[in-house]
Amino acid sequence: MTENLDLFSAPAPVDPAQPAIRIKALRDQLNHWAHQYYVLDAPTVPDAEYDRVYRELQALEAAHPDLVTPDSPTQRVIGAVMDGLVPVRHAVPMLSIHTETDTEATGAQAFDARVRRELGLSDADPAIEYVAEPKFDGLAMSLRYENGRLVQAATRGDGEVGEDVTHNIRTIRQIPLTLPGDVPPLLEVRGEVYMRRADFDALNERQREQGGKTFVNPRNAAAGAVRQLDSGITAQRPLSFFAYGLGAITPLGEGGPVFRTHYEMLQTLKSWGFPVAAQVRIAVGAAELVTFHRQVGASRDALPYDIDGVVYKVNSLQLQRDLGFKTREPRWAVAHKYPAQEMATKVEAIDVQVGRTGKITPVARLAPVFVGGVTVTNATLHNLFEIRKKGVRVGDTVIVRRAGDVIPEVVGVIAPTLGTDVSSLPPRGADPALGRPGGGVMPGTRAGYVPNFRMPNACPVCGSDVVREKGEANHRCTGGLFCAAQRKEAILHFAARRAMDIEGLGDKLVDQLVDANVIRTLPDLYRLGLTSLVALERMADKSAQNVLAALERSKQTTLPRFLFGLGLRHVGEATAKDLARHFGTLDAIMDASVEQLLQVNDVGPVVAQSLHTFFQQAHNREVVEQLRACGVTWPEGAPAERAPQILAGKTVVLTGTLPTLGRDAAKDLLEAAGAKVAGSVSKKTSYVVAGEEAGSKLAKALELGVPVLDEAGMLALLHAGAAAEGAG
Ligand code: 9MJ
Repeated sequence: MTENLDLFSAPAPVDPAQPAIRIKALRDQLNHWAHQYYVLDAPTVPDAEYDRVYRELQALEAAHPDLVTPDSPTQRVIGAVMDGLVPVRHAVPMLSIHTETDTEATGAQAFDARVRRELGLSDADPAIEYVAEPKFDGLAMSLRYENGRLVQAATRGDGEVGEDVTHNIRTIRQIPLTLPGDVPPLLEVRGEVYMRRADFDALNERQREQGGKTFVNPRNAAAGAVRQLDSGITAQRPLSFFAYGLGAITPLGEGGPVFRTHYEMLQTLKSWGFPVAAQVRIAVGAAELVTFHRQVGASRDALPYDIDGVVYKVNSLQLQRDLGFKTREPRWAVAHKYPAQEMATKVEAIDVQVGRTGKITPVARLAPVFVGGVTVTNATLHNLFEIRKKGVRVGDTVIVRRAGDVIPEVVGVIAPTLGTDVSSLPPRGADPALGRPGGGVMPGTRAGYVPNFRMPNACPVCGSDVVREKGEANHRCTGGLFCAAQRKEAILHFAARRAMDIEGLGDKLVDQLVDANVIRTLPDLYRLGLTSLVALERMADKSAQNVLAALERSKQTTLPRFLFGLGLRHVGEATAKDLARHFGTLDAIMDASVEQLLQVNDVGPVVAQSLHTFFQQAHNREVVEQLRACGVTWPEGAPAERAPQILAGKTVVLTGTLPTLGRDAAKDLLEAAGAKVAGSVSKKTSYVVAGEEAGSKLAKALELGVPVLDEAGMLALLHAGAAAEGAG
């Protein structure tokens, strides 16, 4: 490794005979810092310091143009624009690998069995050693270095002939332009060029601001960037790289290196400055491959880049040679895919849905598509602005994404409907869907014209006005509990497990009860009798009795559950708990002034005002009174009678199944001690409490170095803190 040179002090006056030496020192230093920053993800100097040294090098090179070389860090973006991309024949063909989409276990087992069979091994022979790698979702690239200098970068193409994209690949800071002295004179490194998700989001944001084209996913953005003719454009679309193999290399007989295993080769590439994924592992036998597939799959959404599977490779290079190839696929490697998280499908219609708070959400009705492991027929379009931003219209082919448990969403259009091209739009004012022909005769594709989606002016459920408040992206129905959709959602929310926990009161039943006008307000729930329930379609005596019993049980509740169940805007579980803890009784909350509400932990002006307004309305107080009259009760406490706040200011994330505590109970304990319980892990997370089958959140915690506790550790922490507080 290059030691830090003394470059921090003001540049020494350059001896006219010595600029070459200073230039070399500056380049070495910049390359060293760039490797720490871009490859190791561990910056060691402030950006300003890097920039200062970079500028010194630029100035010196400007004064001595004869000393400028293509491998200088200043020469990553070359000014010239290409006329076209030039074909390149690969010295060693670029392979594609056989893909398995089978289940976790069978995919790995089938591969292991095949390898053992081909090698003539019996069950008595030892397990085979593999290397397991993530399968990056980008573009394969071959980087050719001659005497330690990058001379050519080529795409895979058909495997035999690709395209020369050296000018663009030079802009990727993770790819070294020069290699250390001990590398073989000829070296081709193969790997994947990809775009990190954060870089992709930032790129799309910039494109939007500048009115440019946005990209549907990081892979497409990376592919577009790699094939640019102008490397200045590529440089503005930040790409990354992972190495995973070799192409041509100086043969052993001519002084080339000796690698015995694939893993050893990867470690050597790493030592030469190439990024190699941290997840790469040696796995012995099929069982360890299965574990790898599962673990990487669980952490998939937490990774900063997209992967679409994992790759298994036989580790021994001798065994790889013994196994050889079948047509163009190596017999020693296989890609084992995860279910795709993105698929293309067609938008058949765009409808709107009305939520509990009246929010109107446009929803794309889709031709059924299998994505993220389930069949999806609806995907959210979020709001009108998102639809406009993405340019989605009925009939378009769109990309639908479903990652983890997230609601499926339309991420972008890949093929607009015929006729949405501006050149074929009818004149202003025309809208065939509304029977308005507009003026003049349109050339061409009138039949293909599809009107832009419009938000309805009236709620499709109750007919009330639909409005959008200033500064808000969402449209809302103004009907409140007059709107059946909002009433249904309000009842479901009230009945939810974390609110009043009324078992058996689900979607279907609430639909029936509201549609039949049996229930108009929350207290009506507690006025339900056997007769009105049994009168509903498909409701047997026994189920009706179960519902009534669940309603009866729910009457004994807690103040936070009751408050949360009322479904006030901005009042989630945590705020409900804070309010209950602070005021002790519901009457105190209902009578509190905005100023008094502002005293509560985490309650700001918007929440305080909205709470105050809610409880000032006679009809809302009436609902509360009626619920109490129906027998809903909870223990009331003295204000601010609370556990020691030993976790005040700390953020804790719960993941997996804890051995004894339910998730809600664990959350209650943590919150009672002052902690904020969050849903996702970041650098700011204080602790992750992990149980059985913890997945991506645990992986993220380990990656970020966030302390991880099990249930016992959490209880010990709470106990120790409380004891210390009690003593102090
Ligand atoms: C990807 N796409 O991540 C290979 N790959 O190995 C990895 N692709 C590969 N290895 C030989 N990790 C041919 C292709």
